[in-house]
Amino acid sequence: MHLYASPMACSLASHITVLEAGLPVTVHYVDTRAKLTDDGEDYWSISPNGYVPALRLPSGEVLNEGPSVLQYLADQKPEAKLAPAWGTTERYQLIDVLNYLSTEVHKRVFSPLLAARSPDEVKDRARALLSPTLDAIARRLGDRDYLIGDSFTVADAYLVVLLNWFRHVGTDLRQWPAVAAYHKRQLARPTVAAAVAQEWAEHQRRAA
Ligand SMILES: N[C@@H](CCC(=O)N[C@@H](CS)C(=O)NCC(=O)O)C(=O)O
Repeated sequence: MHLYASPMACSLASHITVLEAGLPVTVHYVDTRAKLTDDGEDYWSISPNGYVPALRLPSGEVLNEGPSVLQYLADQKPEAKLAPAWGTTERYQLIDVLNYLSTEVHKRVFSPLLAARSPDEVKDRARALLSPTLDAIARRLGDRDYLIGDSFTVADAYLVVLLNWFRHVGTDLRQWPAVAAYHKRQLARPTVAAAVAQEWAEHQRRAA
């Protein structure tokens, strides 16, 4: 399988999941502005939407939305328990959290803030959502170690990436002590640390 990612972007959650599940997946970095992969392929020929993550399956079919890519990867290795079994309430809780993170946090809060061309008033509206969003995440998390159940799932992989972004836009997570402690614990997790180290090195290489 082939995972298409951009360093430190939302696709980092899928990269973490690949390492967690120990799957034979090749990670390709994409220049999402030029729409080119690191081996010079036209990214439009892979992703219908031009964004990451994309996962090319052994059949050649492509998944192009974070929540579906994450669940597909998790389902390749059920024993790693990265997603609850289909049919359980926990699975629907996972879908609930993934949709929340994808639509409300990623797209509604961060996309306008991180897009260079957003008008100031759009950025201001998004910035006003940072604290209420962290209040909601803190309520979801409570004092638990993981978002769903009692072990690491793809929802945690996604949340750790978004928490990186809160820091990037200048929000000090220490105002939400349980969330800050959760973030610190997740960053110390070996697969998370390894994926972050690889992507950060790639990010720095591109910036040089
Ligand atoms: N709906 C998609 C959105 C993915 C997305 O916004 N990816 C960003 C990186 S975090 C991207 O590739 N942006 C570049 C672009 O849209 O051209 C998902 O939830 O996976």
